[in-house]
Amino acid sequence: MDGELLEQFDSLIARKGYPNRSEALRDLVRRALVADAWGDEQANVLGAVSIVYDHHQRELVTSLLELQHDCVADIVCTTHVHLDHHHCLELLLVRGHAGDVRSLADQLCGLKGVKHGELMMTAVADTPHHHD
Ligand code: NI
Repeated sequence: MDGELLEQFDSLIARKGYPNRSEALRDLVRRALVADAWGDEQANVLGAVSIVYDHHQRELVTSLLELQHDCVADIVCTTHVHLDHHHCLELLLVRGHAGDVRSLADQLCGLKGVKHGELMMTAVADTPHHHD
C-alpha cells in the first residue's frame, strides 16, 4: 500500500475509532463479505435448471409440479424429454433473484428419484429491456 493511501486509511481509523489497523481491516473484510453475499442473493438472474429423474418414483412427478407452482421466481418455460422407459430430462428456464432461483434448483435436485441436476445462472439487467 502506498504512503498516501495508508495515511488516508489511518485517518479513517482515527475517525471511526478503531483501536488499530488490524481491527479496522477485519471489519472492512467482514463488511465486504456480507455485501457480496447479500448482493449475490438479490441479483437478478436467468437460471437454467436441468434435472434427470425416474418418473416411476412414487410421488416425484407431483412434487416436481408442486415445487414449480409454489416457486417465488418466474418459470419462463420448461422442456421435457422422455429419455427411455424410466428416465426423463426436464429443463427449466427461471428468471428471478439468485437466491430464489438457487432455492428452487436445490429443492428440485434434492427430491427422491432425481438422479442428478445442474444449475447455470447468468446475471440479467434489473429491468426488462424495452424497444420502442
Ligand atoms: Ni418423461
